[in-house]
Amino acid sequence: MDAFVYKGDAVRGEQWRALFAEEAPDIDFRLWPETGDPAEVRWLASWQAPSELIAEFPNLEALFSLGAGVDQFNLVQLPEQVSLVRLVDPGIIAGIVEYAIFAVLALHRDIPRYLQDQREGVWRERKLTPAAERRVGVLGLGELGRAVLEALGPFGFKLHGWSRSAKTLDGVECFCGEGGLDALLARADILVCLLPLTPDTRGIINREAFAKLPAGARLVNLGRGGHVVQDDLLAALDEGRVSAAVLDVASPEPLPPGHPFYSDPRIILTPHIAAMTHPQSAARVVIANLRRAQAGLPFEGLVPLDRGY
Ligand code: NDP
Ligand code: OXD
Repeated sequence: MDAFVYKGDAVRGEQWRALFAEEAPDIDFRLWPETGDPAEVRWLASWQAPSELIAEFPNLEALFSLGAGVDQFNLVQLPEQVSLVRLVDPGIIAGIVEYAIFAVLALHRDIPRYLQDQREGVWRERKLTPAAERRVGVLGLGELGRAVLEALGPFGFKLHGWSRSAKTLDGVECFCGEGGLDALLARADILVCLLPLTPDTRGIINREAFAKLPAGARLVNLGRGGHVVQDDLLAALDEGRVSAAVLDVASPEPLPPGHPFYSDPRIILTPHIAAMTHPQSAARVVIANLRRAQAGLPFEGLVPLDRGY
């Protein structure tokens, strides 16, 4: 029998076990650390997998990330025969879409400023910019960026997007490659980051990028904390180059007590909760992928290691 090891918290692990029992009884589900004979383990699912863990399973064929991102893995140390598979999960996509809509609308409607007014006991209305006059620029046109742009469509914003390779999306002006970044930034009254963290994208939202945004632009970071140079963001806020930000991710996580992001009224900060991996949805995605492997088909979400996402 093919063995599958889940390494995550025990409560979710039991939910995964129940789903496997119901929907894939032929697969030998094992909840780490009860992994049985390591030689029988073909598949491992985990949020993180240090090389010592991977080395425990000599016949491992695939490592499933329990998230959409794979930057938490050391791609260089992955044994050659092990495929890395990220989670392309409707549950994660739905979570990100909900959060992105909340964040874009909150920034569009100046909610951080109104919250500050409320705390100061101030009753003050501000000019309302119609959505049709507001430009939203999304960095990353993958599973998540595309879903967010589609959900933003009905609000009437002007939509722009940026990716590595050229894309055509209905109702979205698309840019690509290094040469297209400045054009996207110049059009982003609200900039939304949904990039993977790779050597090419680390620190991409920095002082130079802030200088290219329209004055008073707003930022939503849903990618990884490492995309934003955090001191540059604070400087851009102080200079008025950026007027507010919604940050779901930070570097490091958790941010240490006393970090300026906790108390800055221009920032809405949440602890990496925009999307969560739910067993009900994620386990089914992984089972479907195991069936593909059993049928000799390529995994959905297979990560080309040289690309890094
Ligand atoms: P995908 O791999 O589907 O899409 C990534 C997108 O980024 C693609 O459009 C890709 O371009 C683009 N991209 C990658 N590198 C570059 C580059 N150097 N220059 C320009 N564009 C680039 O990823 P997902 O949409 O599924 O997820 C994106 C990220 O969201 C994850 O990696 C993770 O970091 C984050 N995330 C955050 C969550 C949260 O709770 N905050 C939850 C889930 C994910 P191309 O299309 O040309 O390949
Ligand atoms: C993910 C995440 O990558 O939760 O799925 O950030």
